[in-house]
Amino acid sequence: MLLLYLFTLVIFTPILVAQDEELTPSCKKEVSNACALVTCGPVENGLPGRDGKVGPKGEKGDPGLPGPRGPPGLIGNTGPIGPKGDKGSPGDPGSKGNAGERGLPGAQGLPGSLGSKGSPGPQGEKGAQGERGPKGEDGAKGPAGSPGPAGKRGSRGPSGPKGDRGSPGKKGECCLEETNKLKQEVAELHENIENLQKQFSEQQKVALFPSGRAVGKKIFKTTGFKGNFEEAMKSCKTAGGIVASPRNKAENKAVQEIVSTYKELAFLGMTDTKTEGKFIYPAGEPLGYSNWNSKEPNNKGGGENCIEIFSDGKWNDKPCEEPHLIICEFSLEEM
Ligand code: MAN
Ligand code: CA
Ligand code: CA
Repeated sequence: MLLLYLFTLVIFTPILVAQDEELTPSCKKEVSNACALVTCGPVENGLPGRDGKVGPKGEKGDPGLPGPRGPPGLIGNTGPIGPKGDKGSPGDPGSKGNAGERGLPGAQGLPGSLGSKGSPGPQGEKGAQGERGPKGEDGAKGPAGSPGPAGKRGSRGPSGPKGDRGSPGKKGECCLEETNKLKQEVAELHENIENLQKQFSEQQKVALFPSGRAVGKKIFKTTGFKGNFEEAMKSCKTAGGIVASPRNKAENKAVQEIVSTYKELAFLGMTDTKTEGKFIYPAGEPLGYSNWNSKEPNNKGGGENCIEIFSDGKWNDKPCEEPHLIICEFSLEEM
């Protein structure tokens, strides 16, 4: 605006001066000569002379305004202001002076018009990294994750307590036929066993008659011939038994019956050979039962270390060398 104002002032000032020419007390006009020179008082800026030559070219105007601010940097802050624009073009030449004598040089021309717009400044350097942005909003909930891999199988735990006994199951229809068959077989086996037991009992009676007797789980049986005590032991041992050694009244009675049947006295298995006066069983233990005749054992003659049994079942100590009916004892428990 200032420049426009100045420009306007330069353009219109001569006109205003001409109009006020006669009113200006500082000018004198000599009318006697048509070509009288009009002289004016000294002024700082001379008026254009009439028909004068063109004044000197005005000075080159001031440089144009700075170019527009360059575009902002890519990301950072705005770059620096661009460089100053090029100088403006020269101002318009002053107006042609009026014909006449050469006037004084015109005043210096007004500054030229505003220079053209400068070229944009170079792109500013990349600005510093911006500050960290605000925290973003929470993202949407992600989809459910896939199940993790199965863990390793743990070691086998200790056995739990035994459960209660279950209720009886229903009778299986599938195995009825087989069950009935098995029942029939079991019944047949029972019947066979009973028959065998009967047969065994009958066979035992036959086997023991008249040489043997069965008492409880013992069997007493004679070989049917006689021998001394040593021979008796050998015979019974060969058959898997010992010389008859009754330990109670029943067993003693069984041996008695054999003796009665064969009408021969028999040796028992107990002796006092080891310790005179102390009869022991073949295995070594002392007697638990005895059926001595009156006044026996008397170890008559100093050499009676074996025992003979009479037909009435009574015992008498007797020399072991005398032959007697051999009666053996067999235990069914040891078979
Ligand atoms: C015989 C033998 C003896 C027995 C007496 C009993 O001498 O049999 O062993 O003690 O008779 O009088
Ligand atoms: Ca004796
Ligand atoms: Ca005797």
